[in-house]
Amino acid sequence: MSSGTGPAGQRHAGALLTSGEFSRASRLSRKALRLYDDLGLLSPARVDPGTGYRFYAPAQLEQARLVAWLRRLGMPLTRIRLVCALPHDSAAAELAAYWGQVEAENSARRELATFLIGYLSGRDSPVPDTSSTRQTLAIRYAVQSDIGLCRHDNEDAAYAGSRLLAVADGMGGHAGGEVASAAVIEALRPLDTHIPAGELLGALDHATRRARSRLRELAKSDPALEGMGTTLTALLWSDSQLGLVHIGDSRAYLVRDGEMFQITHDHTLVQTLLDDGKITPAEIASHPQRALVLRALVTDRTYEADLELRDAQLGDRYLLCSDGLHGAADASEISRVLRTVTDPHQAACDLIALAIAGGGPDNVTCIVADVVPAPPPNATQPDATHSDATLPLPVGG
Ligand SMILES: [Mn+2]
Repeated sequence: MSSGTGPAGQRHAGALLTSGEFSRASRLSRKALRLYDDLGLLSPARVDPGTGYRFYAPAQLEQARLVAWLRRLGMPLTRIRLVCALPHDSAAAELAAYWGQVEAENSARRELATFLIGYLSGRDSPVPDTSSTRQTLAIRYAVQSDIGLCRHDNEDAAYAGSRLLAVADGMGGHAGGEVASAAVIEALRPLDTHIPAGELLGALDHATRRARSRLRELAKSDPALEGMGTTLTALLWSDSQLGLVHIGDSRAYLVRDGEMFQITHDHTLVQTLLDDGKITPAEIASHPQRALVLRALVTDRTYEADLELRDAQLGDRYLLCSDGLHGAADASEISRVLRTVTDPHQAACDLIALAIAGGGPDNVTCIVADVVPAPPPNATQPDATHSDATLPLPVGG
């Protein structure tokens, strides 16, 4: 005789399911179900007081399915509890807000990952630059270096790229100065990639420490290099933000609104004496220890570099130079060239000429960089409505 029970798996609506049955139907593990119960996400309809067995109502499958979906999205449990308690339309709005947050976080992480891949590999990142905020500012730059009239070698080194400008002035006998400045510039070079603005100072700090370690490795492998060192003054761009790292007596200047400002502080004995009021500016040129640098990147000590975050503005002009320029030319002459010579390359050449005219006592290196509007992204196709303006002009007859 057949009884009232139907085929296996079919039950009367409202009949409770064991936790095993509910687990299979909801595709949530029994362990997960226990966790959700503990967290108040999905409590069993009944717990047998004697055995502790859990039973669920078939109507709870809908919520169990929603919990499983939200878990697959990676939503934190506390937030799932919130969404599950809401009516569907409010739950949808909450979910949209959550996903917006995830996308924003992912975008920031993607930017950081892109920078790190480029930086650690030493190449411009293979990951396409997908930063949502298009760059609005760029730099147009020129670099010039000259041995001067009194030296046999040029111990200055420099790098100029679309995001990184750096000047290093090496010191130390037996070619040590050249080795030191070149090694430090080489350690900075991987920074010439897209860097999230929030990472500018961290990136400069890391690269500067890596540069110092590199000097120590080189000195360890060749004792003749022990005691070598170098200054470093570098600017690193991320759109309208720039990071400045500075150690030694090379300098950075800014020309803004027709006025020139020195934006680095010399790490020299004479600057310290000047700051303390012990000498006057006029006494610097004749001071016997005017060339004494108090802080630099060296092999045997750790001196900290200055780090600073600055805002860049359209129309700003920056100069990075070794002391071969500011030691041989007056600030007023440097300012005049920067304010009156429009082309960065010509300005850099004119500054070198100033140093030579001042006796050329030292190697001299100048980087002149103008903050200009960013060119339109080259991936962009010409807009059809403006195609006349973007067509190449006919050449010849
Ligand atoms: Mn020098």
